[in-house]
Amino acid sequence: MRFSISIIVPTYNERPNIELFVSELFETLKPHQDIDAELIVVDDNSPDGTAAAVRALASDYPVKAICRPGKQGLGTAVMEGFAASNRPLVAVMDGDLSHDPAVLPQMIRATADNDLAVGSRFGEQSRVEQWTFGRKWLSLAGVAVARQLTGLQDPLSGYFCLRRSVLDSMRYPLVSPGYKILLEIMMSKGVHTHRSFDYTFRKRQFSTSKLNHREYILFINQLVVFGFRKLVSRPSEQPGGKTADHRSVTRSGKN
Ligand SMILES: Nc1nc2c(ncn2[C@@H]2O[C@H](COP(=O)(O)OP(=O)(O)O)[C@@H](O)[C@H]2O)c(=O)[nH]1
Ligand SMILES: [Mg+2]
Repeated sequence: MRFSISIIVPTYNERPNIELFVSELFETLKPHQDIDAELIVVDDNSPDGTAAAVRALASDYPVKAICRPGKQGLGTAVMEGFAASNRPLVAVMDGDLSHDPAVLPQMIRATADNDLAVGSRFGEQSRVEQWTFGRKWLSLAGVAVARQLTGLQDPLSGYFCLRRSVLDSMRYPLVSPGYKILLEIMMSKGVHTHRSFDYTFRKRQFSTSKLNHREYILFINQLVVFGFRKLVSRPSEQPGGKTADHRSVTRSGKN
């Protein structure tokens, strides 16, 4: 079986990371002959020249850069990347080296049996190299609520692979500018089977988080809207019907 996938990476001021990210990604995928991957970077005109750095890599790697005129946000950047892909599988990753690609081949292959494969920070074999105090508590509180809504172990993960057919069949179009795109996808009810993969959430080394208070308010707004939708929807319409999260595997696990 062959897996043809577009890996979507939204970027804003990731120039110090992007070359390392691209080379590590393709070096990791190289031995996996069944995986044919292209990278689509969606950059919001980063002042540090991230888009130009990506274009310079296009002669060595299958990489495209989409440059938008200004900072329009992470959620819409990911959607723009989805729209630019015509492959049957899509993945989303951060461009800051925090998502260890070692687990990516397993995640990609899991889409043979699942609509969605999610990199999880909360499995038995997961490691988180650095949580800042405020971030940890906000994340854990948000995760607790979002888990109830989705049934996913790490519903706020920014690292996942998805069958394109899920996007095509989505009941609610992805119109929210909220930055937690996975939450949007789960609430759209197009995902019937999913599986979690433990991975190492690495410490950012060369840049800072771009998420500001506005993004957090958008996220809380997303939770309230989705919670309300869930309350008013009938039980048969609840998302995340069949879960395979209990089968979460480690980096070295088989798939
Ligand atoms: N295109 C685009 N990318 C963004 C924006 N904000 C953040 N990103 C990128 O989205 C990814 C996740 O953002 P990040 O700051 O790492 O969030 P965190 O991992 O939750 O701290 C990174 O690759 C960022 O460069 C934005 O407004 N536009
Ligand atoms: Mg990040």
